[in-house]
Amino acid sequence: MNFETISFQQTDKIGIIKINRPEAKNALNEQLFRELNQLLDSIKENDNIRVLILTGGEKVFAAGADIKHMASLYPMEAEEFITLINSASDKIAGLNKPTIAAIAGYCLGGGLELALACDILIASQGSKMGQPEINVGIIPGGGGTQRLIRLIGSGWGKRLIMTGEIIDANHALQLGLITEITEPDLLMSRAKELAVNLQNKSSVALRAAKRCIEHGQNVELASGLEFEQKMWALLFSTNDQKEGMEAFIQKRRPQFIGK
Ligand code: CO8
Repeated sequence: MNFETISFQQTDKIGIIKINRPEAKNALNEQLFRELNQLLDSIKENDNIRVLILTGGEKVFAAGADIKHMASLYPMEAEEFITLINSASDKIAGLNKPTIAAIAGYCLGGGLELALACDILIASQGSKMGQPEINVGIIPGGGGTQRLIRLIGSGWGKRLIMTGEIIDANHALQLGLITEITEPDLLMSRAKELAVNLQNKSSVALRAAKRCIEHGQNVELASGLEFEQKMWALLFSTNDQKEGMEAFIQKRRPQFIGK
């Protein structure tokens, strides 16, 4: 697959999507979301990709949705655009494998919303995050009012969304928005290290954990707990559960096969 606004690279079982519009600070336009949707569909079906990293490269993650594209949209066009956007973020959030956002530079508006759809967010020292949509007369529409609040709570979530304030990586770490800060030149190697760690786990157990967590966000505690118990018991039908426990007893490293 050939894309203009994103690039894709696979090393071993780790897929890396890079947002690639440096001339516009990686602003996210319609073409980008079409390409991203197409790529995510093929990644979902590809069992050789066990972990996905989403990045914008060393300078900028993404400075938000493309304001020049959005400026002249009619409401119906805006609705089509936001549907396309949310289809991509939902595909990332619901992907049947772990996802890591590796953030450098600005990660704003729709850029942060894409990152928020990932499972684990890490960022390099000096990176900056925020939801500045309010400053251009709109609100976050790619899940920001929902995923950000669920991740960091409504105190700082409301403040970021309502003031458009931009925070640095240290502050983002304090809020739990990101889980780690790296030196700028170590961002990708650290993201790959995390990916290798995840790649060696049982992919069926990882999928079950993701499904429980996603499901639990949308239901009350009792249903979430019941769903977790069913998924937990279901894992006892897998080779990986048997292998994992046998390996522990035999004091060796488990060889998971994802079944
Ligand atoms: N859209 C379009 N073009 C952009 C964007 C953007 N979001 N951000 C930067 N650019 C362009 C600039 O216009 C400029 O182009 P040109 O050279 O043709 O003038 C080029 O990128 C370089 O940008 P700057 O000269 O502004 O670079 P600076 O280093 O001075 O500033 C900033 C960098 C601070 C990131 C600044 O560019 C900025 O404030 N950008 C806009 C940030 C913003 O408001 N983002 C939110 C956009 S709204 C949004 O994201 C809605 C989300 C809806 C759902 C999406 C879900 C995925």
